[in-house]
Amino acid sequence: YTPEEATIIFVLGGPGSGKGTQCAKIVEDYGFKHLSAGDLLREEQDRPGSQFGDMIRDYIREGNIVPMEVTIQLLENSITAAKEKEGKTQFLIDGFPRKMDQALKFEEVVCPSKFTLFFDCPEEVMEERLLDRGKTSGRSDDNIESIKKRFKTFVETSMPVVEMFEKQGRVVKLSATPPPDKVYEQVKVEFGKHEI
Ligand code: UP5
Ligand code: MG
Repeated sequence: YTPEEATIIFVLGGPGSGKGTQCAKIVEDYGFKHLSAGDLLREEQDRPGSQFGDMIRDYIREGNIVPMEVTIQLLENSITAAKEKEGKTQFLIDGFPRKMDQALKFEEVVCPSKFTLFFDCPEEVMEERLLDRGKTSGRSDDNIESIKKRFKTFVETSMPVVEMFEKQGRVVKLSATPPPDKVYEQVKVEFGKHEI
């Protein structure tokens, strides 16, 4: 797709920074379709007959990044389906790209992004949120061992992607520490500035 055919916003931030929470709010007020790469991978993992189920399960528990072919295909299928069935042209791509190769490939073969919304949050805050959510989420990676691995992957593998986009002047960075409604106020201000 070209930027005329699809508006893509990447939503990045550490594990538990609030990407999903903010995307849900954006969807209420704007015409975006929310596509969480993590949610799509968890669905594929649980889909009967999936050839990737076991692999995805291992990668997620270890906080590693699933090979990009799988994730990009799931995202591309969802974008095409939302375009054809719901007439959507605006997409929040949540939790992706989190590795350099994915970033370059997606923008080359699917669509360039308009910008990246980056939620900046200290590890202590994210850890507390995830441990709290882990009491009820049932997510296999909301335990302290997996959380530490996710943080390591985020710093070593995902931050370089954010830094690349930042050098290109394509990052909108917000503090994700305040309560959800306060963070969302800032999101709306930034969307206004970007004429969304
Ligand atoms: N909460 C949210 N905002 C708050 C606020 N402002 N103040 C106080 N509390 C707040 O929020 C997390 C928790 O914090 C919730 O309980 C919420 O109420 C509270 P949430 O909105 O869920 O944060 P989010 O950033 O979405 O956290 P999530 O755990 O989903 O982030 P991850 O990036 O770790 O998870 P994701 O699902 O994206 O990926 C999981 C795994 O999938 C990865 O580790 C990786 O193994 C794999 N993956 C890939 O391999 N490739 C990909 O491209 C994507 C994922
Ligand atoms: Mg999420």
